[in-house]
Amino acid sequence: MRLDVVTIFPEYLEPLNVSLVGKARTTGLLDVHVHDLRDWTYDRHNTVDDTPYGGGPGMVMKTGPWGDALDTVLADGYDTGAHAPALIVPTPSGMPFTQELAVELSERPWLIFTPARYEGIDRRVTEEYATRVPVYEVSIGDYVLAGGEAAVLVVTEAVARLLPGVLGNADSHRDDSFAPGDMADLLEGPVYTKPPLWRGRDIPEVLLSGHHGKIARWRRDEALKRTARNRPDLIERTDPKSFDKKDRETLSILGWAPGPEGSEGRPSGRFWRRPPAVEE
Ligand code: J9Q
Repeated sequence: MRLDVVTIFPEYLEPLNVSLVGKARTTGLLDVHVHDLRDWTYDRHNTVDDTPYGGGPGMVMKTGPWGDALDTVLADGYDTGAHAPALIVPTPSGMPFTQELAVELSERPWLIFTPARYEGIDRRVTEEYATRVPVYEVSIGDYVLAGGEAAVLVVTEAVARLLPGVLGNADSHRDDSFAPGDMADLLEGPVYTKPPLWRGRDIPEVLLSGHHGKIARWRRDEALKRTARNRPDLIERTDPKSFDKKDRETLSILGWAPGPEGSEGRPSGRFWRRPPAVEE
């Protein structure tokens, strides 16, 4: 897979040289090109933004540098044999970045990222390139970043680990929280390893029992508890038919009642639980 990133902060993309993505590059599974948008400015101050038409706060990134940069990157990629590019534009107004989207992007041969400052890029740029290549406007979550670079790191890591040959164990995605199609969309429960006693804390006895049925049931209940607490939306969107009798019993202890069509109704309370206060 080829990745291009066009940014005013090329040094922000240094993490692409390390860890899983860095390894995928050195093993030839990923071909990453980071470009400085200011290479496509021709004025004394390397201007990449200007005030918004219609007024308002902040600055908007200009058409000229983005258009020239993307034309160059596209031409270079095609020249070197790349094909079927997609443009990935991180923006808080984009579609949610999910594991499903990570899988879709991992199946494409060439991704071009255009992280912008918060107020974004002149709309005509995305409109123009959308006539030539698929454009994905993507949000990694409902919070405010200063720019799209951190989102590029998130998306590239999620995508790179799905590429055939990138993870040591080809099977090891399957059980992760959010791997599509497994475990009925629950979060993972807690995990433990040696030593069995640490600072007076032992591990749940069932995990030492060797009783595989009991262990599976315990893990399922822990997953239900954690999901009900942290992501009640995941419980609500789960097809009630995928909950077994013991699941329903556990959920009812957690305050979940069957709804009208057998759907699960969530316990009332408008806010997620915050971590308990501790004496500091
Ligand atoms: C570019 N806040 O936020 C959430 N996903 C992406 C973003 C974002 C941002 C500012 C600039 C992307």
